[in-house]
Amino acid sequence: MTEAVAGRPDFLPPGLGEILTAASRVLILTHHNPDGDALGSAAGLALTMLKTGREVDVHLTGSWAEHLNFLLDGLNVKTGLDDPAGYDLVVLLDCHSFDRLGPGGLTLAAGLAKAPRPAPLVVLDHHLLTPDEQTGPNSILDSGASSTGELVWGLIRALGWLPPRPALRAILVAVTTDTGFFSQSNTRAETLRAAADLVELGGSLEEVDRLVNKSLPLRRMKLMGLALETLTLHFGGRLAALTVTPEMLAKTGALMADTEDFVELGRSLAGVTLAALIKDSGWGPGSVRVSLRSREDVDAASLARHFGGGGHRQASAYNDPQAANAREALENLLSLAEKFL
Ligand SMILES: [Mn+2]
Repeated sequence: MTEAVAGRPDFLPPGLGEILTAASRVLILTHHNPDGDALGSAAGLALTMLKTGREVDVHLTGSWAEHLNFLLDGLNVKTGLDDPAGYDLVVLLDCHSFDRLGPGGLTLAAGLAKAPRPAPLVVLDHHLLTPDEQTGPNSILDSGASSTGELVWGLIRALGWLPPRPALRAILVAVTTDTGFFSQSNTRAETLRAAADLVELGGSLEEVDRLVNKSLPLRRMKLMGLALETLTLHFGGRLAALTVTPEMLAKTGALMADTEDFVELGRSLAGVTLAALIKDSGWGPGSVRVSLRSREDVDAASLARHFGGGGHRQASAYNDPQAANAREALENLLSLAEKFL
């Protein structure tokens, strides 16, 4: 490749480039409780489209890690959207259905569809579709991609747009947080080529590492200490489980969003092929969330699907519909997990 920003010619489905370049009022949406990939992808695309002279709103729901707030600088962020009309493009990032937007997601979808001239919907996602799911024609769905950030970069590059510096940084945040800073098996050559493009254009991995991994609040570390005390090993040391309870949040003043990546503590132990982080917010049955990370051949996505969740082969999550608290969620997990190990 001779040009640093030459796009892959087949990257854009037919007509998608025209839809994006024709838009002037854009709404960007991502999943409930956005992670680094969701926020970074949304910010990267929004800042780039703003620079091209478009109006862009980003709609976020739920909560997210506070130290990622720098990604939202310069953006028009909405957390409640009364009137979704007036957009001529809606972009859904890091998920592919409106129910992932959390409470109100389906109402928002209905409101958008009711507009006199409904805006086209463009979806960029790297989560697997379940067999009964389908998406519209304007989608870039690639479950082989490391992150939605990688797809956002592919899109921007294919359109020939030039991201401002904060957008380069945001997309690097998206890619690095979903790949464990390029250490996980979802890191492919194309991921590194995307990162190389972003660095070549002025992005800094040192800056991203500092802002994302080395700017953490003390309360998070205190919560991590309490969570580590709950560590238990099962099935001959192959499964590691950590728990966060409402009492631990109260004691440390931390938020559930501060637990991002705690599950990696379990996966970092020798012999562990499946790590679980059980997050109990104290909201009762159905609200206990379990994050899974696996190694080697353990299929964490298929285990999560047994509980109605999903995700990637080595990183998945679900809300346990049967559990009223963390202890019950652990029991339910242990009763199913062994055959996946
Ligand atoms: Mn992602």
